[in-house]
Amino acid sequence: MIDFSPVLDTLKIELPSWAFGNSGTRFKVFGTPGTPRTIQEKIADAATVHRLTGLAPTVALHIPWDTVDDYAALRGYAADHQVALGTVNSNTFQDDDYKFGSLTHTDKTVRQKAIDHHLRCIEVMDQTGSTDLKIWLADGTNYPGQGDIRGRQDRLADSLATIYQHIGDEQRLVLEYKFFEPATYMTDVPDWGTSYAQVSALGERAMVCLDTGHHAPGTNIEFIVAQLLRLGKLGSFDFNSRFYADDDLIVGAADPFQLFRIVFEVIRGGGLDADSPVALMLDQCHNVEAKIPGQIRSVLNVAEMTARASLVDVDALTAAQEAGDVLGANAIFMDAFYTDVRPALAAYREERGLPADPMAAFAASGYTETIVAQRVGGTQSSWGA
Ligand code: LRH
Ligand code: MN
Ligand code: MN
Repeated sequence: MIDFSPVLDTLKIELPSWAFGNSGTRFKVFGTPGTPRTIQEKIADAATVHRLTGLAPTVALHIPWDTVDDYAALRGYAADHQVALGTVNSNTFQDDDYKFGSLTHTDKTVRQKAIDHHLRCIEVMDQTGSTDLKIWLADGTNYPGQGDIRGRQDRLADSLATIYQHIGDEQRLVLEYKFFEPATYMTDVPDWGTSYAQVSALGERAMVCLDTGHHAPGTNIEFIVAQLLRLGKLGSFDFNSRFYADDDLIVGAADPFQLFRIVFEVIRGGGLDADSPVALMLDQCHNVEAKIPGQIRSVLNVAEMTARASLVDVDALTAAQEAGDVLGANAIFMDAFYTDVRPALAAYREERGLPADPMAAFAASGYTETIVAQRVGGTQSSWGA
């Protein structure tokens, strides 16, 4: 049996708190019995995923969705559940003041409000012990001429510089890009190049966040991964998958081979080394499928593709590449992809006292029945609240 411990022992996948709340489309958000009503209940669900997989030790927060009075207490609550609080995601996309932009807005008062929100997020990070502030902006325009593209970049640079000044020595700012939505003509941080240009101007502790769902169809994402790792600027991933737009589906569900290719480049570029700055996070929503199993499945998909990508015989691949052996090189790459690693991963888990089949273990655990019975009354969390 292949020993996957060198690559899996250090693998960590952060879970997003919002994956446990209800979500949907602009047409309908479906409620599900047992859905968390509070961030504490979301953390308890995330801790369940970690307990069964051993791979998901941190939970990302989204502010203000996960606002509490006492973040130090929340940190303690998470620790009691054997998980830690991770990335703090800012949110300047659900406030009327930001209709025409947040960090890029022409009105200094609105820009300052958005900056202040980020400074508040940094204070939260100080209390939660989080390292990363993740910024994704909905800023953009819908019509040619609506905004001054260049002026907006300049204001964005100024706003980010102000925020960055407050980032602590042990903290980082990661800037996430997305090619469209909600803006439909021009987005202010649409691509890795813009994110790279903006974070490079800030300094060492500013990096790019790559959300796998945020590219035009057909984009070679593994190329971007390779390039950012080469440049030392790949800070984090938001993993999910997509068929059409920003579908936020289970990572690896739409295109397992793409996930394999991405993880191969991550490994190739040292992104899974013990001292790597690359943080792996899920950014998903479970609209119609069960949420906790949806997260378990996601974590397992990342682990599976990581295991498969680690099987690529790099020496043989390099030799084939250098010999111009096109089909030989491709065959070496595909051999790893087509290897079924599931039995070896089940054994790996059992050796560590984890269930061989975390999906089955969750179904048999009675956890769903317990939360359905307990979580009555109150308002269920939903994406955006
Ligand atoms: C934007 C995004 C970003 C947000 C999250 C809820 O599409 O990927 O990461 O914070 O969704
Ligand atoms: Mn994202
Ligand atoms: Mn997204």
